Amino acid sequence: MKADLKALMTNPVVKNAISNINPGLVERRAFRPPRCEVFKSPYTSLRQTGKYRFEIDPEAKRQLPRIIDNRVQVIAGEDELEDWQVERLTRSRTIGVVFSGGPAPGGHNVIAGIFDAAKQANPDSRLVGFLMGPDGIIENEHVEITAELVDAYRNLGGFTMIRTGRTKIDTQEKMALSRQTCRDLGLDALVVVGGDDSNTNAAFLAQEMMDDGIQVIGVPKTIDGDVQVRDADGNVLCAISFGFHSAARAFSQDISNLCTDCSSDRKYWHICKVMGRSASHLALEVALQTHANMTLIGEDLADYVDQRRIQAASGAATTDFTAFGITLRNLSRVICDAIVRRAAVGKNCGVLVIPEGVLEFINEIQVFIIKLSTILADYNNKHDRDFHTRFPRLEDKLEYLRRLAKDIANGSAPGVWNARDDELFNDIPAFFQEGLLTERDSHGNFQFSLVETDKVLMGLVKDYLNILQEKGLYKIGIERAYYEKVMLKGGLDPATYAKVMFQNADAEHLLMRNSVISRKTLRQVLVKGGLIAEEDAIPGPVVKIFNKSIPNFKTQTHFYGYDGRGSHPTRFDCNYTYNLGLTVFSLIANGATGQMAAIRNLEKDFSEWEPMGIPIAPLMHLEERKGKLALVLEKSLVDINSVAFQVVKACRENWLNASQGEDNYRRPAPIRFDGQSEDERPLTLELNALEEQEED
Ligand code: FBP
Repeated sequence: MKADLKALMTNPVVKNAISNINPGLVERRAFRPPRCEVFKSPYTSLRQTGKYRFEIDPEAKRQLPRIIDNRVQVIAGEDELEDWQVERLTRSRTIGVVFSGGPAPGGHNVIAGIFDAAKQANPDSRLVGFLMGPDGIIENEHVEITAELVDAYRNLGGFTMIRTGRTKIDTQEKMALSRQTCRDLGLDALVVVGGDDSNTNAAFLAQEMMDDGIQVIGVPKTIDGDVQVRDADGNVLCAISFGFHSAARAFSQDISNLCTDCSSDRKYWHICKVMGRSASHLALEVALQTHANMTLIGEDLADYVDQRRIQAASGAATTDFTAFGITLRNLSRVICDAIVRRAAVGKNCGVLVIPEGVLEFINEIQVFIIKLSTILADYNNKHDRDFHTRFPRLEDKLEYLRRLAKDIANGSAPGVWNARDDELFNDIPAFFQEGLLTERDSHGNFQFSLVETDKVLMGLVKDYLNILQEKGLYKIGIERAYYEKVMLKGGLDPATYAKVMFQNADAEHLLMRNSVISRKTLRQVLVKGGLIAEEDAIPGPVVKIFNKSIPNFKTQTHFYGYDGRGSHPTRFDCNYTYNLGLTVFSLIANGATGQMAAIRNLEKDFSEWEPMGIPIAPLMHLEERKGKLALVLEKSLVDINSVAFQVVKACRENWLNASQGEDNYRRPAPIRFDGQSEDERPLTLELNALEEQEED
């Protein structure tokens, strides 16, 4: 029966099915995160503390003199204040807010927190949102943030409400336009929700807009988790940026599903590239959440020492400097070793997690990235058309580099590209050359998400596995019980054949002798062992076992990044971001500028969370960006001495599980904001807090 479509569309079941609103969304929007203790008081004040020390970069002092002396400001709850203080806190304000950089779950709650606090202090206060990131400030594109708008996005993921962008306010002209917008809108304060580069922007805006009486406050956002702040004595002030937990949990849930798939059909190695431009914090958290078989941590690889080379050199009474720091080739060998070991116990499958930014920790690649970025930046500075427009085809780009190497060699041009660089660069696959020639983003960061890191690595892995297979070193271990059943069924004595065919006839997983790499070599072994004559056919059961031992290395590649960035926030991120919003308002209402809102003690019970403002300028240092040194907020990398990393390292063998039995996978629960099954906070955060407890 063909249904009457018009009538059908009014049916409540159909209406429900095609509605954008579902019960989960309604629940999320209705959830109200709890407020930190200090925000339960009618008022707040700031307690400046000299308890925390920073080592200040002279360049930061030179470029940001007006905010360099800022101190940490701890927020206190106040029941009563002097009249003038109450008047200051509750006066009507106009506050602008902008999202900057990649989305991170929880951003909408920062806005909700600022909005609720501002309206509570004075219902006439206004919040405006700049559209599409910093471009919205430069071009004065904004929306009025109303109660309806805030309510529509409470506890929801993404930056959909006002969207985001990566523009950097890095020229006098952009700065002047931004100031003009803020003045035109009569802003009292501007809030920049962003990562290291955006907080760098916030510091410069704070410095510039001081004369306009406009305060600027930053908020630590990025799924990468690399905005973390410690003072010079190692005290943790900001343990993690918001969005990290949600993205890590989203990735972990998907990767854990792959672990289940892998242990179900034992067919594939799942290669999972996980976002995080430089630091491997996300990969580390995923390792803890899922216990995937192998997780690379960039910061650990940078520390790699090739013991075989060290030993060979010491035997020859020399020093081998190439033994320090990992090369791509070394890394592919390390991965192959794990694959071969699992295959030997019948597991020609597994889950490998590769951090997106791993190449940054591989010396030879890092050198290419820096040199090529400098060459591209130089070219773009000198010419009318940018490098990629001038040389659209890869061959033309390579030709340019070749000529450059020659000109540099004969002294007719200055530069960093030598004949050896050119030779090595020409040796790598075209897609990788393209990747390394990618332009940096507006902040001068290399765009690792555009490089097919997994393809580069797995190409080398596959090549080396083929070599190992030809040498008879990569093969699948055959379960003894299965072997015996097949042989007995075919009327052959398992023990007699085992001694001849296998290198480990007594083991639970039987491995063909290294010399057996084909039917021809199998026959030779059987003949030599006196089990068949030259002219005999190889017995059927033996062929069956041999075929089972031949590995077919099959991979499925996955990229986890944009999906996790768009995930709904976890309860941790819902609560964290809402309270960051309240913190922002408190900092503004108490007159702060050039500060980043933060919450200390995130690893502790919610009742111990301590909202504060951290001075941004003292956190800045000089870094290479597009071939030049620039003052930026320092990124925090994975500390290989941290408890979290040491625990993962200690569990590596266990999680690789190149032994009998089930793998040791962990299945994290789905992301929720409610209920007992929701994780309290990131595992890396909890583990690293143990270190501080021990130090106390
Ligand atoms: P932010 O530091 O701006 O939060 O962005 C982080 C990130 O998601 C990285 O993990 C990733 O490398 C990059 O953004 C991708 O950038 P794009 O959105 O430009 O593709």
